Amino acid sequence: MLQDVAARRPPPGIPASAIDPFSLDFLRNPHPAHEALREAGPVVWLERYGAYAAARHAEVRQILNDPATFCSSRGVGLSDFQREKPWRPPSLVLERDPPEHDRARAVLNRALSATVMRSLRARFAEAAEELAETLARKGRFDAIAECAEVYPMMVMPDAVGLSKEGREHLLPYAATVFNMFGPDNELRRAAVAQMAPHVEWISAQCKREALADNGIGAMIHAGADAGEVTRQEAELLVRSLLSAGFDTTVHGLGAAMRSLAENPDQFAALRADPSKARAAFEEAVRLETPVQTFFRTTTRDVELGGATIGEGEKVLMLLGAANRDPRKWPDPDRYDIDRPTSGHVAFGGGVHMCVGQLLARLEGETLLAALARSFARIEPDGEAAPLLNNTLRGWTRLPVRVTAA
Ligand code: OVV
Repeated sequence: MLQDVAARRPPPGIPASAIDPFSLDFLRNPHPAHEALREAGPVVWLERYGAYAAARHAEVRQILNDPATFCSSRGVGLSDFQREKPWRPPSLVLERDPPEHDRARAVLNRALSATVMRSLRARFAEAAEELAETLARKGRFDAIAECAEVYPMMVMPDAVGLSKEGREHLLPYAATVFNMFGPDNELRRAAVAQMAPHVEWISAQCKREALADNGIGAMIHAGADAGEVTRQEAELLVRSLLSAGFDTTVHGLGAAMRSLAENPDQFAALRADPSKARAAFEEAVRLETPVQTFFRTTTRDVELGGATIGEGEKVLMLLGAANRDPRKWPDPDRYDIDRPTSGHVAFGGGVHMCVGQLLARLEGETLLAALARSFARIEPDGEAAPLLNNTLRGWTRLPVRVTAA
């Protein structure tokens, strides 16, 4: 260790907390601790990690909107890349700052544009319809293993242009990436112990030769053909897609199914008007926030929530806590598909805001609209089991019972 974390003290005026946002108890049910952190103050010192945390919407927004002060290039996990070697070559978008970030981002923007989404929509809608009808006939099923994981795997690998072989590596690789943003705890150590085969397969799939020539992967490599990025950079951008484009939507779709199953009035409202599918998905990602946290690192002394933070400090953004901040959201814990969700930070914000958000919403909209047409009712059918991951929130088991429409 480079310094004794426990011996570090916060500047006067910043409340200290013993809460560990990466402990299993916290991850099982983060809401009580989120409230405690929001109420402790606009910025809190996490004693266990010698880092700051922001749990209120206003401060999280300030951090997201000031990437020059709250940088990403020193890593968006707890590890500071200026002190520790990153576990993999840094992402060219997630772990970079403007202006270098922007050239790589432009290539991804084009590969994930509204135009590309229009070309995918019919196929996505057809797959959603097929799955929803199968599940309606089934009656009882696990909404994660049999729906939220199945649907992205029906549409995404083909849209990217991945080989049919080895697709089972995608979700474990992503879960690994998201565990690696956390501290050196048992989740991160378990991730390290099993990562090698997943990392190896993913690296191989990033090569142009491994990708179909008409998919999103090929569109990223077209950025190298055009000289916007190098071949090696294009491979790292495909890696970003394979890191962030699969598990995230599994848990977004899982959150939506859970919210709809637990709120029959909201499922009825969706059924009455399936054009609300997009809003129902957006409200679910606000409420459950599949990507719960990212860190930033300060590049200078900065005032945040009335206190001054020094240079080179890690600041944890609690996106899920900000998305339920009562200062911003009336009745924040309620799932309400008619609520205005604008301003939620489930996709982050500012220059780094989720580059795949149109794809995530396309999946959410097409699947929820299909479920609304195929099911008359959906309800919980046993106990759900929470996912334990240093960054992702979701469920590993979500039994439901449906009545066919
Ligand atoms: C948003 C996100 C999560 C994980 C990995 C990446 C991005 C990446 O760019 O590799």
